[in-house]
Amino acid sequence: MHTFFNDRHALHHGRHEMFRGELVPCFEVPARADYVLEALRSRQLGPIESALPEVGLDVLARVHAPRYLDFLAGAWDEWVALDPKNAERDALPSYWPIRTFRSDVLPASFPARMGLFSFDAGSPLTAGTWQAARQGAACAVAGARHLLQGHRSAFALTRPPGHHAGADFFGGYCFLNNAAIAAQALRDGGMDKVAILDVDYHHGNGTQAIFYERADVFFASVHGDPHTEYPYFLGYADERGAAAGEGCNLNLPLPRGTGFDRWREALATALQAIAAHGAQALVVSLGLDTFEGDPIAGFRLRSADYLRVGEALAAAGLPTLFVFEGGYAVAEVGVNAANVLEGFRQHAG
Ligand code: OKP
Ligand code: ZN
Repeated sequence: MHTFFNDRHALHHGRHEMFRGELVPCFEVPARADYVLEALRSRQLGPIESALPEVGLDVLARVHAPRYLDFLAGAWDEWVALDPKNAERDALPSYWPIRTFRSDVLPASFPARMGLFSFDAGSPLTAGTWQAARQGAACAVAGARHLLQGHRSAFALTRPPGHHAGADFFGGYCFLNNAAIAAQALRDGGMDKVAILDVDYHHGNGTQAIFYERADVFFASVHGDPHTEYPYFLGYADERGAAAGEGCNLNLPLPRGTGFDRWREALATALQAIAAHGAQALVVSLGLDTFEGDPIAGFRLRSADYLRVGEALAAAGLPTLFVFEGGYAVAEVGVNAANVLEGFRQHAG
């Protein structure tokens, strides 16, 4: 399998995230991608390409709002302009326009715009966030183009992750929605129906929202029940899509503590729905935070289970792009990701 690697990922390196009233060290660290890269190399899972064609803003704007992209592109400079000492600190939002506030007016205040374009205080924006995220989108698009050329599979190895980012907001460590951008690139490259399967522990609220009213991109997700798990405010089973997208969204929330037997039944349900939709290609939001040792999640998959996950995904028989998302048990995330890809390769025929 071909891997497209974002070799600028470490330009995004958050120091702290707000957690229970305290600044704590980030879980989403550059070492995550380095461990995956190392595992791919040592297990000889195929060529790794990091010379990726740049993607224009027009490609990002197929999924993201122009005013959000403008904001992201200039955010770090605005943050430092507030106070030169900010160059040594991550930017985090503190004010949000929730119910009864206006979101149509673009405030001149940078802290106000930080809140307008975000939904949590756990996603630090740093000096290199925009560059890293942009290269991540390039990485996802390179993977999509690989499938459009007729290849069976590809892996977009990038961070920061993407599935929590919506058309015009960041959050959950995500800034640009790599899986959504890839799915859109597949559509724009001529595939009529695409499916996104999100297997990260956390519901991919951003991806769901982007495609919620569309029938051409089916979204299915297996994740921790939002009654108790982040992102809390989306990911419930009764969210089935709307307007033209009615019936094109499938959420399969599972309780904290769920092990592989029950999890793989939900995966099979998701794959059946994807087959019924008639998708021509599959984008997998590949979070590995379903692992039993993950420090911020609650499922109990073991390393060997990921071989079976890859096998089940291969059995779907679709051109498949894997896009790296979560997974915070840093020392094990490489093995777990490589196991999915190896299980896929062994059964992809
Ligand atoms: C991103 B992805 C931990 C609290 C949870 C947000 C989790 C974002 C997960 N301090 N913070 O889906 O893996
Ligand atoms: Zn996650």
